[in-house]
Amino acid sequence: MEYYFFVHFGPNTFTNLEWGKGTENAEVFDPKDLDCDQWCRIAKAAGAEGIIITAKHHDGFCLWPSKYSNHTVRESSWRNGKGDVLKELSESCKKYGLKFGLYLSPWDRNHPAYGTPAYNDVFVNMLKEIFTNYGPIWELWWDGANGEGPNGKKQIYDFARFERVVRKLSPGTIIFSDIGPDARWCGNENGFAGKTNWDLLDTAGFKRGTGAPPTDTLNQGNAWGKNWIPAECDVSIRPGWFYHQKEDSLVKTPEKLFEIYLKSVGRGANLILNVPPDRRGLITQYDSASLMEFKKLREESFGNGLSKKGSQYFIYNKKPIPIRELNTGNSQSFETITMTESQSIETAFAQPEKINCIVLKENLMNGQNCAKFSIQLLNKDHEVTKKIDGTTIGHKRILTFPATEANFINLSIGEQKGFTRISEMKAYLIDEKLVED
Ligand code: FUL
Repeated sequence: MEYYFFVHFGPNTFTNLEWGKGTENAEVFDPKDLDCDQWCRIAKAAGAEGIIITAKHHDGFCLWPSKYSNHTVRESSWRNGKGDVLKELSESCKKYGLKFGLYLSPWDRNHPAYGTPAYNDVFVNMLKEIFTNYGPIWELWWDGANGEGPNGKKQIYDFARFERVVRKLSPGTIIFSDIGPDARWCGNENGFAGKTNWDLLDTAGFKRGTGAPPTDTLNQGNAWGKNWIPAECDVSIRPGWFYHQKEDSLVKTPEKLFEIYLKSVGRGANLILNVPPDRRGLITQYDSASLMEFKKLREESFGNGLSKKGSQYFIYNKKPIPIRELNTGNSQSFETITMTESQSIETAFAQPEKINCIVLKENLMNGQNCAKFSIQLLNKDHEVTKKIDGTTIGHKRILTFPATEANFINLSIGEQKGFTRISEMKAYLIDEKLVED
């Protein structure tokens, strides 16, 4: 899905904290102008595919009136205690054709049962409540941060049971955590996946939180990992995860967001970009302006207008075989080409073309296979003028480099686990200021 929104919202929005203590009065939560349709309109216009909201952050406050907590929207004065953010957002997401996901923090600084086995029942009951009342839930986010409970105790989580419950209630839901089981943390909160990024991960012997694999392993995956657990890159459009007015001037610029896009989606991962609503319950104009410009940069960069098409050939035994172009909506990809190490794919331009960006896609239906690739830019006499070496490709690999003129682009695979299947190779001339350092 490449790109979707994260929404951090709750008492912290009103107290200016990042980690609420769990002792906040529920009354502080009062987003008088809350409008989930506005969030969805912005998400849609920004080109995002869905929204994942903090149904419960570490402070334990529930954005829905849970029967299993006394610290919820019901206890707040917002809409006289009759409001339900999950209900409103799930309905708005349906209306706007966006996927709906939830962050449910295992760590809970408010719940009286936290630190005892009874809390595992509470967590299971909350899962049952949210999946029954607000589904379909496309992704469930389990954060790794963990600390003390209100009674100073630490919780021993029954994650195996939590997983079983979710699988039974909603087998299609993607479960995110440091170690999946379905999507993994990318090891940092800058939104950067590794230049080498395998969708596979070994999880045996590891846990969520402090027992997680080293962050560079999470960042790069394991080439021969046992489980298919692709990386998701989480990052906030602001310095904090929650809204703070003093950060209105620190919203990331469209260019910065584009750089993050290159380092997440452009390295085969998904980007989950946090856009926190303010105390009114609305996304501010600062965030939305930057998001719209970011969308424009992507459109201008990868729109068909700038695509340097050329004719594409599959080079086999030095013989060029034309590749059939497939009409797949807005991306003109070609039929999937299965590569051996002695074959290559070549784009031939009628005229020399100035390019500074190449996008590759690997068809992953038979797994992720490319471990080393090489791209050569060639002049009209077929002499190499530039060489770009890389490792993994994955769902998408976006390469940027100083603009170079080329008559031919040649892609070959140097090392692979099985036969790499390439489904796209496209060239662009993007704005020079967007080229990665
Ligand atoms: C972290 C949390 O502690 C932050 O508050 C935030 O929710 C971020 C996405 O994950 O672990």
